[in-house]
Amino acid sequence: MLCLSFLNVGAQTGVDRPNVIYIYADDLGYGDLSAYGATRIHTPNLDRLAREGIRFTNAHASSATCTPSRFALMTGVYPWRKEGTGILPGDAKLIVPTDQITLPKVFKNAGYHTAIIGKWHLGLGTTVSKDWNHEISPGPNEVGFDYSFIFPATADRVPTVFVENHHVLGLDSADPIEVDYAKPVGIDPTGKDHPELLKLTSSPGQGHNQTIVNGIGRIGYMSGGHKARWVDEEVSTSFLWSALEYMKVHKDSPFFLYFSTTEPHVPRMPATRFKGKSALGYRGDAILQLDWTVGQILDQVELLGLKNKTIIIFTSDNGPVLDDGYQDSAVVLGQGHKAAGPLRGGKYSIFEGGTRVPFLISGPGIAAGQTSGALVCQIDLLASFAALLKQAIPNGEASDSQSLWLSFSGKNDRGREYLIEHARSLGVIKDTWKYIEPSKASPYGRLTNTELGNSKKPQLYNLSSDEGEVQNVAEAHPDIVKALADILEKERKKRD
Ligand code: NG6
Ligand code: CA
Repeated sequence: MLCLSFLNVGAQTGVDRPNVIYIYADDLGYGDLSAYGATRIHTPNLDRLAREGIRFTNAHASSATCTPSRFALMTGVYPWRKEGTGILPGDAKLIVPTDQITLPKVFKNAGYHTAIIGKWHLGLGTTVSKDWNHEISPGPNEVGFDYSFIFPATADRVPTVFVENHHVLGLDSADPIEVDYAKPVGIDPTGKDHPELLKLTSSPGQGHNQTIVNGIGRIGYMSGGHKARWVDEEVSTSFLWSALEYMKVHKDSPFFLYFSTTEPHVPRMPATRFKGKSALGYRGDAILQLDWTVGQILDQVELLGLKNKTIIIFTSDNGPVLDDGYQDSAVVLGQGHKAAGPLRGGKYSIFEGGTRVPFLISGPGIAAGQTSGALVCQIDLLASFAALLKQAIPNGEASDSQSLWLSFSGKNDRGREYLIEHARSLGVIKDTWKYIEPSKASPYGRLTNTELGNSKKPQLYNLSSDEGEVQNVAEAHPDIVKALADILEKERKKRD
């Protein structure tokens, strides 16, 4: 049975089936763009997107790390309902179900051509130990993307190769790839044994010292595939060229392009022409590269005459972190730049800095030059686009995704009634209140220097007067604590 969840929003854009480009940054914080208050870094292209559309101030990734946020984006299901949706190694099997609705399938069902270009990090194949040298399946193509040009996990994890549709790009069959996360394979040097070969020093205690590729120690061991290995300085432009070409080829059909950048995730190794450009170290340089890249996408949209029929969304998969495994000067040179803006915590944190991220949207039918405080989450895009495109969602699927097109397009700022936030512990935002459940998990991440937000006591913050979550007012408001704890309890009991 199908659940027809769409509201009467189909005619909202004035364009039949607008193209949609979803640009997903990796570890970009709420305070990292000049449109969100950064003063030590200028991001003119993203500022232009903000001017031409809506800038959200209460938009969230579902989680404070990558894999779970991306799982939620794809499936419309809170990742904490599902085992195995934490940060995945590079050899993980596919965790997105192939027999359920996904965000790209919503578009595909509506007659769109769909593509993912960039970081995937949701696993490939059906087993951990897999043959990287032949067809690798299932993956993005099996969950709704007609075309995929990805790297499998993160830039700091092996295998450091691109996969186009089901095959490693540029692979020489005489030099097959082997990947292992448990034990060394092959004879390539490791960062642990050969630190003198590194151009980026691994942070003590954080790993990132296994197989060296392009002078950078990675997480995991890899042998073979030498000609197929990426050069970090070229990763971003490789994705960009592919995206520009994709848009050109598909300009006459409606398309959905999920463009998933690696910036400013570690290892930050921007193209040489961006190195040193920001005065904030490679992290800042990577953000400038990201901004330039977005500018190229915006220009291409205009050049192809697609501006009045293309919706562009820009956001990030989780909050910021400065030292996430490499000593690239982000901590020292980043002094004075507040990557999470006024928010507390960052990547890995249940404080707002973990999941509240920049979110910009522009395009036909979307108000220009607005700021919206609506509470929205990336998990809601599935149901919202399903409503816009009059696509049914099978009963019981994408059950955490809410149809909020009227908020996403600036018609109202109602947003969600409440949102569950996810790091090691869970939190709830409702109205101006933020509740964080008691947790035995560590309050502080020593290696990354992150306030994780966990506490054995219940926490309650009034975000309207205390955006930085400094004053825990739980004891003064037991009724609100109970109401929000009840919401969490009720949500936990719901079955996926
Ligand atoms: C962590 C890594 C970090 C980064 C992160 C994934 C260690 C000590 N740290 O486990 O470097 O790779 O995973 O980032 O291994 S994410 O944005 O893809 O979630
Ligand atoms: Ca991330």
